Amino acid sequence: MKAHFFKAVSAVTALTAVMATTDIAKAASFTCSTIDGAGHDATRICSTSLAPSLTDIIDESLFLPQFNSSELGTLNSVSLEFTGLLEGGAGFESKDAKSTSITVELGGLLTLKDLNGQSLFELNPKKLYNYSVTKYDGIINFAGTSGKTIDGVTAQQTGQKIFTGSQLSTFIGTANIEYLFSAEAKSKVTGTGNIISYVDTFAGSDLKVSYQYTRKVPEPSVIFGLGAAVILAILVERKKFRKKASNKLEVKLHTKIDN
Ligand SMILES: [Ca+2]
Repeated sequence: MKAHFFKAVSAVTALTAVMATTDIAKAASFTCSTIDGAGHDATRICSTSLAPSLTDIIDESLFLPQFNSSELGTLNSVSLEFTGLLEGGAGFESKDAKSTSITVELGGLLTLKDLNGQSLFELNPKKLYNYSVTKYDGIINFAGTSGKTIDGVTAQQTGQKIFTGSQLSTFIGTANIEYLFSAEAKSKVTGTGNIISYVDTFAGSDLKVSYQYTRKVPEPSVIFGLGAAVILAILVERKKFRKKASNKLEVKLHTKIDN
């Protein structure tokens, strides 16, 4: 009985999540799911993302829903997880008279702040790619023995923040929370004094909030009230049945006496 009750609660929660996501699809795009924990504990996870686009990026909005405490229960803690993603491409041609090593560095400063301008995360994903090349091959084509074209290099970094106590108030409500994402490219190609190169840096991000909470359960008085109502209904039905049976017996007795 208890297990069935909580399954029903989970189903309602999941449905609410889908409806909420659909309702605000135009303004903000995120998905939510709920995971059952021990006892009445549960975690509601909502995530959103920005696909990589060419840097620099300034104050791009990301939305996540607040925690609806009147519907879900008591919020205990919040985890906010921000992942900064860098994707890039580069090309170089060494014009040196000797063989050398060229380094392509994909990097950037990726930040997330709230609408009040308070910084929440500052990440510096960075990745180095080393290439050995010969002396200048005579053709500037970012290929051959002294040049190279590189696509699809990536770098990423994740940060996490935990909120508890009085910090939780900003997360509780029925609205969406807006965050601002910015990305400044720091990519470069280095290795020799005689080099022709280019580099493109794209940046994107994933943002995930996890609401750890205790489910709302019916008050004991409500459960008692429901139980009392069921018992009362059974008693009334029994009384009706007894009265019917006694009437039938009476009719039979009268019939016998009349005969
Ligand atoms: Ca070349």
